[in-house]
Amino acid sequence: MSITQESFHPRLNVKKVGRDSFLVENFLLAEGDVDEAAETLASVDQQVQYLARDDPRMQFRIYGKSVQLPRDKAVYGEVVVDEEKKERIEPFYKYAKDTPRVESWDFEDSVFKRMAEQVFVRGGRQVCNHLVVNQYRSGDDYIGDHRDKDETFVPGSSVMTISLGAERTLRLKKFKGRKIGKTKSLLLKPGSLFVLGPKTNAKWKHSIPKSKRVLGRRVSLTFRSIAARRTTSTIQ
Ligand SMILES: O=C(O)CCC(=O)C(=O)O
Repeated sequence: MSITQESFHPRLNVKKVGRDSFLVENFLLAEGDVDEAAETLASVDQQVQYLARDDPRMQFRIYGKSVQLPRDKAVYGEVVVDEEKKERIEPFYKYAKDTPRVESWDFEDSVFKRMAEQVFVRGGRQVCNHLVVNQYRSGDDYIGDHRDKDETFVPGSSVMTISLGAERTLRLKKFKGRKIGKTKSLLLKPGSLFVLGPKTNAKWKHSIPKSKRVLGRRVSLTFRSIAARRTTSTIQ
């Protein structure tokens, strides 16, 4: 199931970043009057509903202290509703004690579902069922060094992130125990796709660090293929 350089559509300019990681700068089209990245961002802005930063499910812990999430976040994906049993079944990306629920991306003109389809068609033929939208309002917003917790991923699947809005740097750091080894920096331009393969995720941490040089807001769409499911009641 792992993605290779050849998995991508031939018109795409695919750069190898690591053993199984790639950067595709022209994933969304920018030709003549078409600016697919800007159009996609406008649709995301219309359709997305971010969770409040002070929502308890958005808190994370640093050295035992509860801290507010330093960005906006929303979670979408393939949700199946069983009206008779009053149950909803969603892909379960287990990364926190209180993982927020997945909102269905199955609605009219859904940009989330459309982009998931494009990841399959133009990208690595990987069916993704889960999306995290992250909004970095300015260079002060960030995501710290982390590895994706892959216990509930489809084995061997990659994580695919489309970037929209302002350019930001993605930093990859190889850790030897607590010591930082090699580092790599990639400029994530609007319309690009970053593919993080399972081998790279196992050996390297990634982050979007704070930056004083960033002009404006960035929104990222991170698609994953999740094998686990969580069943909850439709009665809230
Ligand atoms: O915004 C990005 O490009 C990175 C997002 C990310 O690392 C994550 O959601 O785990």
